[in-house]
Amino acid sequence: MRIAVAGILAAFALGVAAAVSAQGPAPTVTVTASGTALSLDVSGPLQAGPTRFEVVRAGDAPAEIAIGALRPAVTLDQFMTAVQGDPEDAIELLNLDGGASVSPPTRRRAVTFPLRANSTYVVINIAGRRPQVTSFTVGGQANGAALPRADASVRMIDLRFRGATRLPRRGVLRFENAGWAPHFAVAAPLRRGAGRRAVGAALRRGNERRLGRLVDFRASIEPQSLITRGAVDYNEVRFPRRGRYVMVCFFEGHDRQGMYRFVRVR
Ligand SMILES: [Cu+2]
Repeated sequence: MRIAVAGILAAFALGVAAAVSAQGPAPTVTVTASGTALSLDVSGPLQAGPTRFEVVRAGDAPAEIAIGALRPAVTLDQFMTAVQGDPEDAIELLNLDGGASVSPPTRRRAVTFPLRANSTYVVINIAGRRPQVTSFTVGGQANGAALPRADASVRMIDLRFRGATRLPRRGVLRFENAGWAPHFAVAAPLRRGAGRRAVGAALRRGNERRLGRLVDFRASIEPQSLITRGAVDYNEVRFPRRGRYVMVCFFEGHDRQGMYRFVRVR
């Protein structure tokens, strides 16, 4: 009896070891956005689990890519109709799991997040006058890929940023939306001599002119695109320079409600 149990345990341990060692890097899907066209390069059928999306900006236009799974009982037709009416309403039909904004001079950016089993996803470029949409489906198997290692983690919850306040200039930032509202993050460097209190006051009052004198939005990046409740994604980011930044969520006036945080990039 004891030998049989030991045998089962040994077989189980071997199985676990095999499963762990079988974990490879996440498969990559290339999303190319030209401003007039949006295309996906997918090698073979996608399965559930960590998947890396590399957004390539072709041409001159910026790309703002949002990737989301249709919520249960929502059809692709329903989504397409909604997105042509009001993109804000269309977001309600999705679990926005990840995305990436790429603006000149940057050409490419990547984000990794786990795809949901048995789901239809839409990929939207919201940068243009008219949103461009494409879609893909995810099967019911697990892809066995491992999540990337994060250099820093940030949580967005109840109109606040939590977690790391020291971010790598170049690295992988894990973001989690642990609250009820959709959020995104813009990070902009503080100008020389700009104090936290003054920046905070300008944000809460929505005083854009004053804010522009304190914060350099031309050197800003968007380390996290809009994601909805429960989403966890791994953004490969590169900040333009080291120093003090303010990280802000501008979604539906969250900035005026205090959703900003001072961070240091080094
Ligand atoms: Cu927010």
